[in-house]
Amino acid sequence: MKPVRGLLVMAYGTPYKEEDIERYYTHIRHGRRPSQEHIDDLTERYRAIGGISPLAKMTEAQAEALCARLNEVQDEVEYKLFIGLKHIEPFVEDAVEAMVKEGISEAVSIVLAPHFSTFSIKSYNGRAQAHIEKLGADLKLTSVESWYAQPKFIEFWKQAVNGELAKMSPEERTNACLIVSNHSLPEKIKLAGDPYEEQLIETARLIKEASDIENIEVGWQSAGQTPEPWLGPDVQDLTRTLYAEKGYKAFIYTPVGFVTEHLEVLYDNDIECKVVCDEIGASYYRPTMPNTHPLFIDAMVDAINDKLAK
Ligand code: FEC
Repeated sequence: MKPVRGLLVMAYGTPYKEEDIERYYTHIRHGRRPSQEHIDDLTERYRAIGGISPLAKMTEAQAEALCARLNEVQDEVEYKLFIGLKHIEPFVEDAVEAMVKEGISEAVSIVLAPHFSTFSIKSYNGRAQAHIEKLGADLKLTSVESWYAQPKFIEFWKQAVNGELAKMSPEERTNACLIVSNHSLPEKIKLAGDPYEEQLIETARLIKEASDIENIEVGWQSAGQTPEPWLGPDVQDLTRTLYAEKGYKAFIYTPVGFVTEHLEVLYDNDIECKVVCDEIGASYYRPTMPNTHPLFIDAMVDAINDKLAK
C-alpha cells in the first residue's frame, strides 16, 4: 500500500446561507461584531449576486480536482484531501484535527490565493502550524507560500486575456486596457516589507509579456471599510482616471488574486466596475475565472511538486 500524504487546501470561506453572514463577518473582524449598517450592506451585496456566493461549492470542486490530479501524476503516495477555511467551518484548525485523527504524519498545504501576504497566505499557514503545535501532533507540514509566477497560471491568464481581445471590435482592440488587480490590504503591510504589492506587479508584467495586450495597469479592489489607508488605486477610480487621461474604449478586468467567481468578482467587478464603464461609455470585459480549468489545477500541482522537491 502507498503511504498517505495529507493535502491541506485552504480558502477564505463564505456564508452558507444568509443567516451565517453576521457570524462570518464578525469572524473576519477578529470577533468584533460589525455595525448593523455594515451587516445590512454586506447582505445586500450577497443578494445582488443571487443570495449566496458560489465560492463554497467551487472551493470544494477546486480542492477535489487538485487532489485527483496529484494522484494521477505520480504513483509514490496517495494524497488525501482536507479542506480548511479561514472564516467559517470547516476551519483550518478543524482540518488539522481531522488529519491528526486519520493518523497523517506528512502533509502539504496550499492556499487558493496566488500571492503571499502576512494577512493572507502567512496567516493560513501560520494557523495550521500553530494548531499542529497546540495538539502536540507528529505531523510534518510543508507549505506552498505563493504560486503567482507558475508558468501554467500565467498561461491561463494569457489565454483569458487574448480570448477577450478576440471578442472586441478592431477599434476597441487598439484602445483596450487590461486592469490586473488583487484584493487591497491596509497600506501598513508595506512597512513590514510584505511582498504582496510587488507580486501583483510581477504578475501583471508576466501577463503583459505573454499576451497580446499592449496597455496594462495595476489596481486594487474590495478594500475593507476601515478608516486606515488601503493599497490603491482602487479599480473604479483607476478606470475613470485612465478614461480621462488616455481615452481607452474598452477595459478588461483580470482580478488575478482571486481564483473563482465569488462576491468580490461578481459584485466589485461585474457590478461596480461595469457601472463605471457604462457611465463613461467604455466596454466592460471580464474573462471567466480559473475555477477548475486544467491549466490552473496543473499550476497548483506544479507549485506543490516544486515545493516538495526543494
Ligand atoms: O463570499 C464570497 O464570495 C467572498 C469571499 C471573500 C474572499 C475574500 C478574499 C480576500 N479577502 C482579503 C482580505 C480582507 C480584509 C478585509 C476583508 C473583508 C471581507 C468581507 C467579506 C470578504 N472579505 Fe476578504 N474576501 C471575501 C469576503 N477581506 C464579505 C467583509 C465585508 C467587506 O469588506 O466587503 C477587511 C476586514 C475588516 O473589515 O477589517 C483585510 C484577502 C483576500 C484574498 C486572499 C484570500 O482569499 O485569502 C487578502 C474570497
